[in-house]
Amino acid sequence: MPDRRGRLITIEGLDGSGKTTLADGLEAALLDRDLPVLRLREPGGVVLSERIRDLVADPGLAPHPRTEALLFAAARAQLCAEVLLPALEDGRWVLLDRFVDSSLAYQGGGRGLGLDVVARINELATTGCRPDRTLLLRVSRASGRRRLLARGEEQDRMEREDDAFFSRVEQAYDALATGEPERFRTLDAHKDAAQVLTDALDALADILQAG
Ligand code: Z5A
Repeated sequence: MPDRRGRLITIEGLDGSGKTTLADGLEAALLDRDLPVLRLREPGGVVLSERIRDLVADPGLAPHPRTEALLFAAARAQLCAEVLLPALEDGRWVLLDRFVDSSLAYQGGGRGLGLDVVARINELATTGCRPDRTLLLRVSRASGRRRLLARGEEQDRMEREDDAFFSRVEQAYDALATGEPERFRTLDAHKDAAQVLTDALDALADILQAG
């Protein structure tokens, strides 16, 4: 992994778990501490990757699981090359809504491609970049879905998957968190948003202190 001075904090979880809401709160809290924050999301963050975001969300397309994994990895490769890696080298604190763990959970677990093959294509995409801390928002599928339905937006292609798919995604996330306890912190995302933010800041206390 190349030398870098910044920090990479990623937020993971099922759709509707509150990642965007937490990222809003964390961004404000880090700015309050005068940290040079850069907020990004996946898939997306740069023009080419936002185009891929539209492709993977399109209910009119049916990409093969390998194609899907490669599309997410391609979006990530462009984000890393164009913005993420330069920002880390520049000393920024990057707050990233989804990263490689999403591909491991959704394509590796949910689609059944397996974690190893998805990890390998993502080594190429990220040149081995790893988060300093990953906050995993744990919410039941039913709660996450209720929150999204309450927003009244049409479901995209991934959100239309069945409960069995999302239960494989959850299991993969749990296995990843258990396998890397130093990097992962699992947060109970059923709590109210203010409490989730407080818990997240506690979960970042050591790296915030180290600066
Ligand atoms: N995907 C993949 O398969 N592989 C990959 O490598 C990557 C992604 C990177 C797009 O992700 C899809 O791509 C996603 C995984 C797949 N598909 N699925 N299914 P996304 O992150 O862009 O979209 P999303 O996962 O569907 O999340 P979202 O819609 O952005 O939801 P969220 O950010 O987790 O939640 P939110 O917007 O903060 O909150 C949702 C609602 O709940 C909102 O009304 C909030 O006000 C409310 N909320 C938030 N927190 C709370 C709490 N604590 N209590 C009560 N209500 C709350």
